[in-house]
Amino acid sequence: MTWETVDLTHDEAVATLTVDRPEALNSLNVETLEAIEEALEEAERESVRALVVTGAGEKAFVAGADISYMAELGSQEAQEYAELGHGVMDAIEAFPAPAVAAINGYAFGGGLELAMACDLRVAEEGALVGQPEIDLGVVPGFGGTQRLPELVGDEYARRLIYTGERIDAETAHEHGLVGEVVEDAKSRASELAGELASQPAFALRAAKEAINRSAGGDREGGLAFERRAFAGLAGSHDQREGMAAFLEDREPEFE
Ligand code: DAK
Repeated sequence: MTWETVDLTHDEAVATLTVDRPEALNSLNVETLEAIEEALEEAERESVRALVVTGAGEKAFVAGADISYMAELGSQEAQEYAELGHGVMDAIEAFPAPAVAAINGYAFGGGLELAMACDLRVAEEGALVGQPEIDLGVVPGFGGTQRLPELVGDEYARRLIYTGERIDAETAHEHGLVGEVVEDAKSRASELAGELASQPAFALRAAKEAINRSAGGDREGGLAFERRAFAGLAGSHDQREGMAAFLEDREPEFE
């Protein structure tokens, strides 16, 4: 299958899923999220033994959920968008082989959430990551409120989510958000995925599943709350203002 905004390639047992929408810094609109879901299904049918997830172009891994799509969302559509995004992140987390994110540039909001749904993260020198949703008058919507604290701990996750601070790859590494910082994230991630693909597949899959089971206490409850929270914020003054300000390239005036 082929998709407009996602590319899936194979090199022996390793598949590479590239979000390919560089004109919008690979931001995740509905079409792209649906294409990622389908690409994951295809990779699973082909029994790949490891997956690399990355972004097309020089600047971004994924700059976030698509702000121009979210700007006018009503509550019902926001809930559906959150369900779709959660479905994609859960599918990566449950993918029956390890996924390595090659963070080759900006990974903000939904982009960082996509990377966090992967098993491992390799970041390129110069990459910036963060959960800047607060600046748009919303909350992380694709799992960030649950997965970020699991990776970096409660205190630092709160700082990042409450302030929207964007941090560089080295800082992300210091806090355990990425496993390594390298000159070329895509080639290092492919190399790492190749190593994982040569491991005993059933054992690796069992280890992945066991670790997934231990992650997060009431993850389901937290994720459900996160979906409702965003749906509740859709249409609020601050959400409309925050996203309009981004699209109009000006500072927001929050209530
Ligand atoms: N969405 C849509 N378009 C985006 C985008 C995004 N997230 N990020 C960048 N673009 C577009 C820009 O509008 C611009 O389009 P044109 O003007 O050329 O048409 C193009 O990509 C290039 O961007 P810039 O001109 O801004 O490039 P710069 O190099 O100057 O800046 C930047 C790059 C990444 C620093 C900047 O673009 C930026 O700050 N982008 C926004 C980053 C961000 O705030 N990301 C988080 C998005 S919010 C939920 C679901 C999801 C979410 C929350 C709730 N529910 C349903 C529960 C998640 C939210 C997010 O992810």
